[in-house]
Amino acid sequence: MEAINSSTRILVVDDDLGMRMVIAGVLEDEGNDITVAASAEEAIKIFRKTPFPLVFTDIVMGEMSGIDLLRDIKQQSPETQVIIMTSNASLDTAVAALRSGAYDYLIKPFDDLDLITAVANRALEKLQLVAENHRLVLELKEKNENLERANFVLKDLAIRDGLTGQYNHRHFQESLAIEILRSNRHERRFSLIFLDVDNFKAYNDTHGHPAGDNVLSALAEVLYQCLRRSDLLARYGGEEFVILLPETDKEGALQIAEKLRHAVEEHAFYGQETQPLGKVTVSMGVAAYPEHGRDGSTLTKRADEALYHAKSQGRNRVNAAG
Ligand code: GH3
Ligand code: MG
Ligand code: MG
Repeated sequence: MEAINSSTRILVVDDDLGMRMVIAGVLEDEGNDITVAASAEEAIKIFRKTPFPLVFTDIVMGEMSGIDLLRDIKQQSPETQVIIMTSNASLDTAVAALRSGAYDYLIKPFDDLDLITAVANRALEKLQLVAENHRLVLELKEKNENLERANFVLKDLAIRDGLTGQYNHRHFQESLAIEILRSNRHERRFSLIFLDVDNFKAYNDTHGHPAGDNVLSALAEVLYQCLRRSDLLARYGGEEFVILLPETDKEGALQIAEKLRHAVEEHAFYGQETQPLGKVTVSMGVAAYPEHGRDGSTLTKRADEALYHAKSQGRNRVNAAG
């Protein structure tokens, strides 16, 4: 058996001075830091100031018994290990003490003083295991939290476009499918806006691809700021974006599209004066559910056609599906 850790604080409680001295002496010889109390009441006072990891207590003492003391201690400090000392006559009480959470019991008078050290050693080993267990549980909890955070970030990354930070094409398609199901079931409306940057090839040709990328990021931010949190903005691909507007009919969508068009026109994009229209502009096509289609591919096609018409009508404009 391993020796008791040096200087473990142990509280020894017995109304019999001789017994206190014997137990305190044996445990002190092992290098522990012993405090003694002559009654359960005194022990409670001492324990409340600073809890002890290990307590030896007699059962039969003045007014308050060792069992009452045990309950009080376990309530204050569940991890404290309590060893009950009893005479042969009250073995039943010892069993009751174990049921109340005592770690072990010693029967008085002691045949062998080594029994005291042995039981103390076992109790301390248990204390160490409990502490180690605690540490492992905390470590596991922290690891789980880190994992949860990492999963959240990964999940979010998987549905985002790397350049603009807005949703990607795949997430848009999934959201559109869900929106169709939802709107079908509840007879709701929703609209789609397809948006394409005007003459973007010219911008890239003049300022270079990296500057073009900056325009796309800035544009996404301008669009995002104009929308409600319930709207879904996604980069459809290249210099095209799509916006899903729940609970919005064609007229509502046209108003929002016009607001977006205006906001982009007003924004001072770097180098925009070289663009054919003197600024960075966008064209948009609007299609509404169920007016222009009841499935994703029809709606997408109608919005794209409307966008194409906006382009052919001169760009920097909004057009609804016919
Ligand atoms: P239109 O008004 O008809 O839309 O003219 P456009 O020049 O915008 O259309 P076109 O389809 O001819 O060219 C699109 C350009 O967008 C060409 C391509 O290099 C550019 N582009 C697409 N994706 C990106 C991107 O991620 N970054 C940059 N910088 N340019 C992109
Ligand atoms: Mg395009
Ligand atoms: Mg374009």
